[in-house]
Amino acid sequence: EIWRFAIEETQGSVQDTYAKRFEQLIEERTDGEVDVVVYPYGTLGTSDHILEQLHNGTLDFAMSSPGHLGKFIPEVQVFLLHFLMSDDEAVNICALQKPEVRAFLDKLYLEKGLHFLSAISEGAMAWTTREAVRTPDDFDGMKFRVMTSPLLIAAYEAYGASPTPLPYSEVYSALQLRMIDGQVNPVFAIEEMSFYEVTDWLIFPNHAYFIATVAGSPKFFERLSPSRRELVEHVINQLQGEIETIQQRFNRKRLESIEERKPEMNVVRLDEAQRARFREAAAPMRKKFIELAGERGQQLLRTLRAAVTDCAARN
Ligand code: 6CS
Repeated sequence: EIWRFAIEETQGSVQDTYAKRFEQLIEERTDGEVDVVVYPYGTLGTSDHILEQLHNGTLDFAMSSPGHLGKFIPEVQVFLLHFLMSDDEAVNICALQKPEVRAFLDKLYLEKGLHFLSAISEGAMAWTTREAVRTPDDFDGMKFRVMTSPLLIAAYEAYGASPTPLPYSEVYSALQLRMIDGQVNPVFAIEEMSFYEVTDWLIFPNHAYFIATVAGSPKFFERLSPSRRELVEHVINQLQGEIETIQQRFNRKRLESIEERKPEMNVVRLDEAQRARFREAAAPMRKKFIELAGERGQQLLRTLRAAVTDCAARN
């Protein structure tokens, strides 16, 4: 029996590590009856193509990040909001696992023909640009690549940039050809996709995390026996903890690798006063989110915010 799992990142990435570990655990625990095949980014098309294949049941599992999925499920764009999550990543990881957050996502995904399994953090988002960005004014007129969910366009417009939505696979050449002047992603991705080669500044605004979700095909889950279903849930649960340690290590190590390979890269961490200006400038993003995601979006935002507050109090 073959289980097909597509990821939105290349080999050696956080998502690849997740999927390979899933493969290993499932194969071990089904005594070779199940063969998990992992499709890395590029083999099945862009995030949108992968989503389509999961939706029509050609795929059984896929990584689907809100940065692209938000076009189909507007509410998941809550994970794209700037200055919403805690500055403490452990708090966010706790919030993503809260039963009330998960239950909300279960429902939203199912309505759109998807089976929600897990939401994971792949680390803090960082900007790589050709020119320094320390205040929203520095974004003025900058052609800046964002993922394809509409909320991201609104976000960088609010900062004064000229946002360009593109699939992941087109970012490197767009930077090289100067069709864009910058982009945003976690450090491990900036390293493995070589975005640092074609930009000069690596800026940590600490404004958001890259959240990905793991989803399944509802048809596949309906066919699964109760014991297999339990096994999948168990493995997903186990990976939720494991992957956060892994991504934190990847992000740390690959920053070192960028600094080694390109010592002239300017690495900047925005201070609190600078971040405050971005937080202020990001205000229209909340309004836009409600406009796009409606009453249910607002409810999910409240649920997520309560989960973050609760997790912060416990930490
Ligand atoms: O920027 C993107 O489009 C992609 N970034 C990462 C880190 N993973 C998948 C996503 O599609």
